[in-house]
Amino acid sequence: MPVLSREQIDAFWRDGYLMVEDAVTPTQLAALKAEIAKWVEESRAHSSPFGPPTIDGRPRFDMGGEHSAEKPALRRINNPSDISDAYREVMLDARTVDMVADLIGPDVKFHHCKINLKLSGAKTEVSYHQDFAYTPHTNSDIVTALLFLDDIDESNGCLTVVPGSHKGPMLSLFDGERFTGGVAADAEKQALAKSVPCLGKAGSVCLMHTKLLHGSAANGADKARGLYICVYTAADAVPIARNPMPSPNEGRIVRGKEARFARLSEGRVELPKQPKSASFFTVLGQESKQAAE
Ligand SMILES: O=C(O)CCC(=O)C(=O)O
Repeated sequence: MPVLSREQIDAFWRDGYLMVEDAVTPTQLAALKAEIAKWVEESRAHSSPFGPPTIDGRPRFDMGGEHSAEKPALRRINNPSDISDAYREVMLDARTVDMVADLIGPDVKFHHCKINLKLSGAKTEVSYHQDFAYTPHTNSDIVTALLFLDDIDESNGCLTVVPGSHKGPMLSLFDGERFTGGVAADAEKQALAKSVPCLGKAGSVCLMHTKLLHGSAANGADKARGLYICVYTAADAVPIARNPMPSPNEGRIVRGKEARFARLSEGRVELPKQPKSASFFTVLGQESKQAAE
């Protein structure tokens, strides 16, 4: 039984994104939030990115340069579904997964997940980009599901998107030979002029097409803004670059069955540079907290 209506599915393909309320149960949301509270507390004892490491040996937890024990700035948890039952359950089997299957299914597989956290006053910003430039595949039937862990309005660093931009073109994330992780300044200016905010209550989800241009500003409010971001692909979309956030669950079928054939619909694709640090925020020029020597 489909979870999304025909109108919602059409809106997704027209606009490149779709907001849906109550995408997880209150119990699931409470469990996700309890884990975050625990990890924020844990981060107080650390003054540089910390483990348990991801399978490529990078730290799982990353804090912004403004982090301190008194005012934590935990900003990224890589693949929380590897270390938390609550996050694994939502990644594998929440209503969000059925929604994704309605959009790009019936056969859907998991690619990676992360939490982007902007605690109150966090300086973290996300430059405009299209996710496909970070995670190119043989086709673009890929959905990023951004689950709101907090109520999000225009004051606390909401996601902003450019409706319709998923129809192209793909914009380069390179400045000459340097992978900057964001589009050029003039393209960002144009994107900002056409952007709309994605707002909603905790438990809402923004289902976003992989080629939709989006970004987000710093959190200027006295309340947190957390997103649990899960990336799913059609089973016949095969990665053509290494996963920037590898997980033992990568490629796991979450709905339907495995593909026998890869579907190729992309012609020429600019390949990303792989991150070496704990999160892509450093690529965007926002250094992690590092212990003083
Ligand atoms: O955290 C955000 O506001 C945006 C997240 C995002 O752009 C991404 O992970 O691709």
